Amino acid sequence: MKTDNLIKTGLLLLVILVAVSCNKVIKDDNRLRLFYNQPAEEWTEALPVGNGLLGAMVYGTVEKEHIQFNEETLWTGKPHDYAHKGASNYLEEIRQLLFEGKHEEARKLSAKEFLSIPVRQMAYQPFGDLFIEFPGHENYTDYKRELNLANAVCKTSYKVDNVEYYREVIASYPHKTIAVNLLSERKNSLNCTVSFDAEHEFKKVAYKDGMLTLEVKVKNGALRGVAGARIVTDGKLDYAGGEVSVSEATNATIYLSAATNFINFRDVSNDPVRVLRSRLAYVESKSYPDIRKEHIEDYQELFNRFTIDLGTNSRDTLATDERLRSYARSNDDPGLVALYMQYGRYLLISSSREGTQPANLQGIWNKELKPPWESKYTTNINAEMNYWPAELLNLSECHEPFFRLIEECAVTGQSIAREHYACEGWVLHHNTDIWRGAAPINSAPYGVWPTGAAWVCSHLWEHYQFTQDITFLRDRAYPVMKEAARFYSQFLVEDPGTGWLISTPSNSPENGGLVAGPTMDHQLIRSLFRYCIQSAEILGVDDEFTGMLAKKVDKIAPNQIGQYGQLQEWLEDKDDPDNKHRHVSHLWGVHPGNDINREESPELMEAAKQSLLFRGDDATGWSLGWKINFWARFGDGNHAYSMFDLLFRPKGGSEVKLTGGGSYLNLFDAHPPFQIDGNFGATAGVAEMLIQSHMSYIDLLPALPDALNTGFISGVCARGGFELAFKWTDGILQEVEVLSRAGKKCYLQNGNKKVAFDTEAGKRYRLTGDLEL
Ligand code: FUC
Repeated sequence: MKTDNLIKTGLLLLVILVAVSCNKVIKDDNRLRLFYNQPAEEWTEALPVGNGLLGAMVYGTVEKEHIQFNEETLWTGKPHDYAHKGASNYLEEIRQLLFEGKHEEARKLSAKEFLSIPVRQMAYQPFGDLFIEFPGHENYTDYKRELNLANAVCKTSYKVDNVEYYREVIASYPHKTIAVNLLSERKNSLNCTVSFDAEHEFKKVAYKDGMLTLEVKVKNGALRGVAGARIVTDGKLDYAGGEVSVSEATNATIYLSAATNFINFRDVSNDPVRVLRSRLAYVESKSYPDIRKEHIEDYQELFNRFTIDLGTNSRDTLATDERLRSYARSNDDPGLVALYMQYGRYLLISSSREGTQPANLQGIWNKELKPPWESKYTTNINAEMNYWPAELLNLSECHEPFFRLIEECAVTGQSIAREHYACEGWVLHHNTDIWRGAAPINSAPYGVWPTGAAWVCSHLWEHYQFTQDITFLRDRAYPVMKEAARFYSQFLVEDPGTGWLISTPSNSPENGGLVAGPTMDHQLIRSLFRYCIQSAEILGVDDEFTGMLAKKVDKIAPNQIGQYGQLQEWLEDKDDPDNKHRHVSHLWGVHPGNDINREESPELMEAAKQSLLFRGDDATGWSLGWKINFWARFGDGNHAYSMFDLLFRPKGGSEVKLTGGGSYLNLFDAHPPFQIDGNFGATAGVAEMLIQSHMSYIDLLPALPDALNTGFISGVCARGGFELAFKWTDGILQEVEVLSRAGKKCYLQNGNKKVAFDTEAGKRYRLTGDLEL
């Protein structure tokens, strides 16, 4: 008994020490904190935590804490092949109708005979809600809540009757758990009740073997899951009426985890109870401080690789909601841009880890049974945008779940290639879900867009470009790219008007209806063929196959400049200069692609810029994020940076709107509604202002805005296997350090200063601001 008490007291002291010391670090560095002086009222004010597998939104409400949580594999539906058998019988007719200008007939026929079965894909589901009620805590003072990006700890603190109460929430990847630690400053004064609820029609709460469980089943589909909360405390535990009460405690930790019967897109035979028990087993042998420490180490191994300082941080004493509002009034807060960038990295680490599902439209955070766009993976921009910061900002490992999604779509996409196009290889259209649907969905003018496969493949190539990992190229990237290229090599047809090879039927994502030959498709397919040709050369394989691709590349419809000096969005010169559509797909070649660039095609760059000027600035969140990247690639840092005036417009509510994006008070991107892609797109966009490596050299400060004329960045990555740190003052580059990971020759440029030098793998090279070694 005595030893027990001693251990408990020791543990408590340790917890207090950890809490206090962590508090100190946090106070010292507001640059990496989101913080608020009141609890969240809306879901988009709550703070997100996640470990790739579990996500949670922490409201920080005092009398009744609300932690809404997700397990990433709970979706509607079941293993399914979405192919519309025999669709390929109508392909020629649809093409012919488009060639004859009979777009409406082509649309009708496609809608009837060419779309997936069923026509919509499945939806990501919320799992449940954990509530912790604190009787008597209605009147509180000294309230604070925060999310510390430096250690991925979310904290709430307040006082009741002069006693301080702390709460911490962490989502630990090594422990596959969300841990909620509750602490009272006064001994034995912590009393609370813990309960579960869920939005699902089928939900069952039980208590067995020291664990409160919540069982749920999705309404439409094969998936079910169980969540469990185990509570470890120095107080008393009682179970009654579906709730566990903790009384007379000083410290309590709730360990929350969840599991479903999902194994993979073909197999739903998992035993969730067994998985859950194994996930929570460690609780027996580890203390909260140990778990917290291991969580922080794991997180910081990724997070600490990159730092950024954009100068002025004078507003960082303002609570984040106030700071956002104040940015909207006078946009001179570069520190908020730096925080937003690190938040983007935090969100990626929290929603996409090795072995988990990739980040979907809402990352991993969703509270609705019918989320907007099913909270799935939209591959005509959104899913890819989620991964723009991955390589660039030194989170290459977080890219892995997306590679697995691509590999799985390369399996499911084979029947679609066969049934819809009578082609070999694989294809993916504009969406996929957890079942890896690959067929055209929803409606012909959106869904019939066969170049999703080409776009996602560019991520495999980019991973190789950044890491120079030849094993990855040989074993994973090239086989998948090759089979996609095989599909497109058979799918392309000769345009009777021009003789060029074109993609048809298709659409320029969501703009202008079902057509033959949208520009974006040709950029995507041309790029994929080039990646394959280069890969085969590097690997010394497949001369014959890539020889065939090389012949086709030159025949693919080229980028064309139209009557207004614009880059044509379609084969025909029919762009409307007043069109303000949020998608700017024909600029894919500028970013994230490289089909058009300042070095090789300056005239096309000008035309692309003209197209973007016509499109205007304002748009949904992700479109704002994309435009930052475009303006950075055009070398116009001031225009790129000005997009933050729009992106930092404070937003509320959850209505779906197709114009006017901004940010919610928790800095989630507001499409609106919440969609995480904008966070990631804008995060990458800031990096594109400071460094670009898509041409034959690494360009330093290629689009530096006046507002960011002094700063420092480290751990930013460049193609060729380089990691860089550099500093600039009054717009002038001061010092550069290059770490060569792969021993490639390094070509650096800043303005008209250039240098090229050989490197050895693992060595660092220091250069002056004049690029002298
Ligand atoms: C595409 C976009 C919408 C939204 C949705 C998820 O349909 O056009 O703006 O991002 O995907």
